[in-house]
Amino acid sequence: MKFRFIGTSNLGRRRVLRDAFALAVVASPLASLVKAADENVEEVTFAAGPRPLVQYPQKRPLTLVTTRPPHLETPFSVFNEGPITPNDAFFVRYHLANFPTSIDPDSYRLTVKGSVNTSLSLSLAELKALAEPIEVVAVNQCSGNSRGFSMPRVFGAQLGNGSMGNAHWVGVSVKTILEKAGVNAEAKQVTFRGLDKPVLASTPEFIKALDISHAMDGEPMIAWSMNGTDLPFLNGYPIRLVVPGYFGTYWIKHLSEIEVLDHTFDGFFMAKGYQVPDNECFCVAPGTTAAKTRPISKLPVRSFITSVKQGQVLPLNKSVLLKGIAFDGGVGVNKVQVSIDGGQRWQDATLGEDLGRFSFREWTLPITFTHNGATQLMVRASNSAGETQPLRADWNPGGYRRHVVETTHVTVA
Ligand SMILES: Nc1nc2c(c(=O)[nH]1)N[C@H]1C(S)=C(S)[C@@H](COP(=O)(O)O)O[C@H]1N2
Ligand SMILES: [Mo]
Repeated sequence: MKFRFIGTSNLGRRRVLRDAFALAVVASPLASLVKAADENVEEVTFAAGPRPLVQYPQKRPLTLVTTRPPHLETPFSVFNEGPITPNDAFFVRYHLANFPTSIDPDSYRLTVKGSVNTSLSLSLAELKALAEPIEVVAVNQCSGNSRGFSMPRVFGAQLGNGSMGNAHWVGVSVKTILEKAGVNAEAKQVTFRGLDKPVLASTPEFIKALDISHAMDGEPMIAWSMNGTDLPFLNGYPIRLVVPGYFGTYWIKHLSEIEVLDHTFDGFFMAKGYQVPDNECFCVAPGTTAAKTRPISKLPVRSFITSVKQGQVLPLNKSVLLKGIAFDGGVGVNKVQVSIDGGQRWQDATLGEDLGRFSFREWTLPITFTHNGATQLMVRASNSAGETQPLRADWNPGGYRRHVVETTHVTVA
């Protein structure tokens, strides 16, 4: 796959963006930017009913989860259009209401400090000139993607299935930058923070940490290009951390500071937030809490049918091409199976183009339904380590890392 370079100063666009945000932020609460059109709703199965589509700069209408800070989901139909999620459809999630609304690429600096030989303050041009760029196609999925389907329900934003996306990222590895700074022997973890700030002093800052061995393994990267162009503002312009195979919570946007620590970072969003039960299934009996927890890490294997909606009517005695996506945390999906009888029998689907082990993998399966009436379509992926999806959802208090076999209720007529 080819990549191309994009200039760092794009004053015209920057100004437009700034004006769009300034209008929203100054003239009225950001909420007024939200143009919820009644006829534009995404169908979901939540008891709360359909969720509105909203319009933000550089984005097509996306599904609203929360307004302040913005959490927007990709309408599910987008995942049926191809394995790469277009930039204008890519989901958006922030923790802190005070996120940047204007960034000057010419004065932007990335600081590298802490347990290093030489602290760095790199301009975007310097960052891009550090080494030959690297590239990866990788899935960014929010830890709480699909949380809204947890049974029993859990606290937190009720996410549907649209807090995930797959893109082609170009940048430089964290390893290259850390080698340039020179990591001291006692280094244990590396923290990453972006430009967004809490509104209240009592709110913890959004800082994430990787172990030094992970930061130095060549996979985590600082990306400045997404699907061949600048990152959309709301996806971390001008640079973000990309941690292939890991949940989106680590993918720090508007990355501004990297710090090497000689100890384990104990900030809120590592030590308290994004913790999962420390056991094989990362799960507990519904309603209970785990005795021991640990930070969430890699994406479990997961798959979806994208070509059929809940409640859809499918034709009898006529070939229908079922289609969908599958992915995992980097082992690589090697099998997708589909059941059209509620899980009694399973058929192997055909896997589509392999865009790399961190990418969505498309699958297809032509089916001819020979029985009338209601039935359930199910899809189950496995990877080459033999990991697969549970038939019944694992539960944890955060509603994290849902990866149950998905069921689509249809009627054949
Ligand atoms: N600076 C910053 N980076 C961040 C966050 C944030 O709140 N601030 N949220 C993280 C979480 S939890 C997710 S799921 C991803 C979402 O990436 P996206 O908004 O590009 O889809 O960004 C991550 N990076
Ligand atoms: Mo997230």
